Amino acid sequence: MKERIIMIGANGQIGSELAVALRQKFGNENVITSDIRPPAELKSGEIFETINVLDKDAVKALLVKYKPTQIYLLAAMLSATGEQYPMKAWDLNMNGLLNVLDLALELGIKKIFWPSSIAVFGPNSPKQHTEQYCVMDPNSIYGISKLAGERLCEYYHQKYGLDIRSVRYPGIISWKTAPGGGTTDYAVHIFFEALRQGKYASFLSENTELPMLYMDDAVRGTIELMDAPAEQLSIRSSYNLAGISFTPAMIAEEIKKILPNFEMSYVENDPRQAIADSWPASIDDAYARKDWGWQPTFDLEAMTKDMIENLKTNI
Ligand code: AKB
Repeated sequence: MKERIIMIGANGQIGSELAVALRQKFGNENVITSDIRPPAELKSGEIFETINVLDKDAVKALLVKYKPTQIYLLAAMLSATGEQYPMKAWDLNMNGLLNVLDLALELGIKKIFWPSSIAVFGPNSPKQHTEQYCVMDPNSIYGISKLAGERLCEYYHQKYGLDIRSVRYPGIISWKTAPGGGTTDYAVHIFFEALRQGKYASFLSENTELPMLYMDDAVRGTIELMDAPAEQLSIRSSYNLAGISFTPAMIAEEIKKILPNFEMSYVENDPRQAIADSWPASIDDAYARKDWGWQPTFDLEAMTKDMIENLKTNI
């Protein structure tokens, strides 16, 4: 079957890079990106539509116009911004998802990708090698909305047969597109500031360990999950996905190996610290490995090298 994809919320950190990979795989004419605002740049042949995912009629018109076989729903408010605007975060993260799930049912669009996050875990979840199934008591509005979203995805799969696929992304690190409004964003900002200023003031404390993933691995893993035979997938809420776990102190040390004059400092009392403290330090992704062969390729050293090499020429 010829695939045609609509990506909603395509201008964010993950969407910008996932869209490039999907356009390479399926062709420009078969990947339609959309977001609430036009992107900074649109290459010749690329199709983009301005759309607010909360405007259900507009989303319906978009789906009717392009008749996609797959929807990637990436529009969301992340953890840090979510704490500033809890009701807006809930509205966007839940009603955006519900609009897409309902329209997919109505229009017979079977295959959907929707990202969850390590934010679904909470203070009483195990900290190390957090398993797929364990105590989940998120205390950020973002985490609560993602956990509710996971339950909805599984419900729509079991009750209506929608082929929804999802991963719990850790913090994603990339040099092409900046993240916005997340708790893990420091791990991207640090590289920009290391090259621009030679120093960085981390808003997370030096020993705050969080799960992270390099963008190349995140994009490849997402496409691998979407390509996997449906019968191999045992999880229809969202798969744990692990890459690298590190602290601000560890990444600073790695940067210093390449930029020896780099200076790291720490800012206290940032509200993002409490969010980070409620999240796991590392993730057990055994189900993703077993069901669809997930395997990350970048460790901290390889990622740091790649980030600095690319940013040196592109910053
Ligand atoms: C955030 O920090 O909010 C996101 C996430 C881990 O989902 N990067």
